[in-house]
Amino acid sequence: MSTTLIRGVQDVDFAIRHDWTVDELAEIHALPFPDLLYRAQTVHRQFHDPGKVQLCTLLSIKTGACPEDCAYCPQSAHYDTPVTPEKLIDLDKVLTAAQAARASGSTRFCMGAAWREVREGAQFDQVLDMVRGVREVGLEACCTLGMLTQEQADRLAEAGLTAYNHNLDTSPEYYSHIITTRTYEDRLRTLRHVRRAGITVCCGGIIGMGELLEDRMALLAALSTQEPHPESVPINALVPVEGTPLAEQPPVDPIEMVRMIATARIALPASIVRLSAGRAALSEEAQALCFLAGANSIFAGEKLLTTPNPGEDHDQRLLTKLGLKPLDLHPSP
Ligand code: SAM
Ligand code: DTB
Ligand code: SF4
Repeated sequence: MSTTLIRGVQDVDFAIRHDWTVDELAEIHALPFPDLLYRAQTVHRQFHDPGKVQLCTLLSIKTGACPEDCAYCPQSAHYDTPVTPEKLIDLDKVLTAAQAARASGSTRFCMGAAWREVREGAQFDQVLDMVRGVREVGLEACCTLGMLTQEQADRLAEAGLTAYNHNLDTSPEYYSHIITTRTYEDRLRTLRHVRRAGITVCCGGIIGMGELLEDRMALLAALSTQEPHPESVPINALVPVEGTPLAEQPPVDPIEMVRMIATARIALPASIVRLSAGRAALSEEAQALCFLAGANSIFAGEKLLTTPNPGEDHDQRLLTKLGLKPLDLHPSP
């Protein structure tokens, strides 16, 4: 039996490009769903094992009372939210959590602190110990601590940090509607410091904050014109939290999440695309579509930093049903 390929693999450009435009990305995003998924799948299979998903575990090492005013964030001191502030936690708590994460199949351990920026001193020294400790457990170590100087990025690299998470969140145009206490350029500067230190870059954003489709595509353009691309790209759907200015935002349409992930996959072929916050609100079917669209990592465990996430049992069942396997531990890049 012969089949005719109407829109087929010949349309797909496998090269890694750094010149994506907003219009081009919007055209991809608007493709008929089967074409979009086919194209994303084709790229995905060229660069990744489609049967593997990296599990990462998050831990909030310093919670709440953050001086920044990010409109989505329950940890900002500007808003009255259900989060109870907590000072920097002890090293042994981190190591216990890292061991448990490894035992349950995670290969990356991400530590988040609700800081505007890192300050030199005992607390930063303690974070450096945490990084060394997590590496000794045999996991990739990631941190998200706010802005970094070049010297701080270099010290994190020396401690063995694998990746630094610092999101651009949205388009340069929409940014000031969401955050007024720092600029896009501040974000880009820290990302340059991370890159120069030789730490891999984890950088993505959030959808569902009232932005236009154009803003989502401009975020993807800002990510995919970086050279090299961020190795890790978390795509978050807003988790609306009571007390924040975005508490009343309508939920993200799951199909829009799938389209965003597929477009990210096509623009950033070699990057790990992480189906991040907002997963607790997605059905199993919607999550399955996200994997088909090229997502190849999730956060494991019942909590992200402060908000709920599907627990381990739920994820095990879903991955088993889909025949997906957790990515094995591998030496970090
Ligand atoms: N303070 C550091 C920073 O902003 O870089 C690190 C912690 S911050 C919580 C890490 C990321 O979580 C943010 O950049 C944002 O993209 C994401 N995030 C925070 N609150 C969220 C929410 N309610 N829904 C979805 N994503 C959220
Ligand atoms: C990212 O982009 N998503 C993760 C990770 N980076 C640190 C965090 C999502 C946090 C969601 C809100 C919360 O749980 O506080
Ligand atoms: Fe602070 Fe980060 Fe939350 Fe912004 S996203 S308020 S910087 S913890």
